[in-house]
Amino acid sequence: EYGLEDMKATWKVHVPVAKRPTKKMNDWNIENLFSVTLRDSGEIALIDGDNYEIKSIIKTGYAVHISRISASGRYLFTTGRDARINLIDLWMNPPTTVAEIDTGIEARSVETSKMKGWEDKYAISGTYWPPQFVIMDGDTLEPLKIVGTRGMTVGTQEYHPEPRVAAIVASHFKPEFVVNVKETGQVLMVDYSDLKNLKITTIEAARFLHDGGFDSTGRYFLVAANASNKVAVIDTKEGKLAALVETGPTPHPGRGANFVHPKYGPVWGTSHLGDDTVALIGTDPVKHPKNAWKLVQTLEGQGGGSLFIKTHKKSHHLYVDSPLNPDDDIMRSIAVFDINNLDKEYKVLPIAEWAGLKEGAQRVVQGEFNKQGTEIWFSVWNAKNQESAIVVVDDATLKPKKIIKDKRLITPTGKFNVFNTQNDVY
Ligand code: DHE
Repeated sequence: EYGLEDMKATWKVHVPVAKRPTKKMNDWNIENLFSVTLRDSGEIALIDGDNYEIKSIIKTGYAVHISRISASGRYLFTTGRDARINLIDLWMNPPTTVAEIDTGIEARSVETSKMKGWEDKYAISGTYWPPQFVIMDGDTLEPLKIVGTRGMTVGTQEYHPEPRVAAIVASHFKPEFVVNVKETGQVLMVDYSDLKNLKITTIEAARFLHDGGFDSTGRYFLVAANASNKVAVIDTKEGKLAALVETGPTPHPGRGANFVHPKYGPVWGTSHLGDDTVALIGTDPVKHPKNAWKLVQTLEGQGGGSLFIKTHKKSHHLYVDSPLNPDDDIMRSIAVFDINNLDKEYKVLPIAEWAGLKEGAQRVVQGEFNKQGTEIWFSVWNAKNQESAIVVVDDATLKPKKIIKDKRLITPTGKFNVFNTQNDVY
């Protein structure tokens, strides 16, 4: 167990708020910066999206999982698998960790308050162990409110002693965090406007909740209930379940991908761990009510073992990875669909071949666009003692534009462009 006293014993404010700059002090283009997880070295790399220069390597928790950006775009938060949260001030010269805390023993999620009037005020960390989340001060990470997630499962309504916290996002419609509890299948809408009189709306979704993203309007949160082969749609404006949509086996969207389908209107998509399909779900109940929250089309990709799909509103390409596929050629390449011609066969981009690495599994994982939406970056993920790389693909030509190799790039996996992450562009 890990209570307030334990957390406070690990909490460090390296640079107090009063000593921080009042404007950006560096000449970095922070909006187009990529925060890259260096999984096995317990670091992130900050890479310039304009010229591919590794600007800095920052020590973080063990096997960092995700990076998130505060509403203002100033602060970068990372969570390690060891539940170490780093708060990095992107205005400092150079950007530096200004506060740190251990919020538990094991974690995967961190988020910051996004509601108008509450920008940058709070942060939240959800832990796998202990089964709880903690709301912290957004500037200092001071732990303020810890809430346990132990409770009853959806459906059979049985007690679960250790339900882990999976994805967390911040609502744009209410001062609420959307906390997805894996084993109970419950989505908690945690109202942070009054931490003393905390109100939580518990939404019955499905088991086991994992990862997800918003639709293009930012109102609906679509989250994979992976063991149920479903996507749950949460209406963050009404605080209600909008739908449960049956998909393929073990959906795994990352944040998913939003685009306007030529036939069905706005859709959000997910690929799957369990098969080669990409499920497209209609997301526009106003202008396309017949398609809303329906599986409108299933695309066939290269193979199962897919983790992430991505597009950008300036792109007409939908990129699908498959890093956990057992076939070498499939795990090392990306399938690209033409959004204007979805019935056409996908193209295969031999990303690992372009990287020209000599050994290792060379799993190609997680596409992330630059701010302009003109390039997509993929990690070629090798073991810690082997060379890895990042391959930048030109979205217009689907040709490699830059191969980033550097001995400091140890096991790069997730990449988070500051602007796109701050503004939920995916
Ligand atoms: Fe992840 C997101 C959990 C393994 C890379 N991963 C997430 C989220 C959760 C999660 C709950 C959503 C966080 C959020 O949005 O708040 N991941 C888990 C696991 O439990 C699992 C299966 C096993 C484990 O031991 O951790 C796991 N994840 C992995 C990997 O092995 C990956 C591929 C490489 C790595 O760096 O560890 C990996 N997970 C990622 C990435 C995201 C992610 C890159 C964010 C994707 C995005 O675009 O938002």
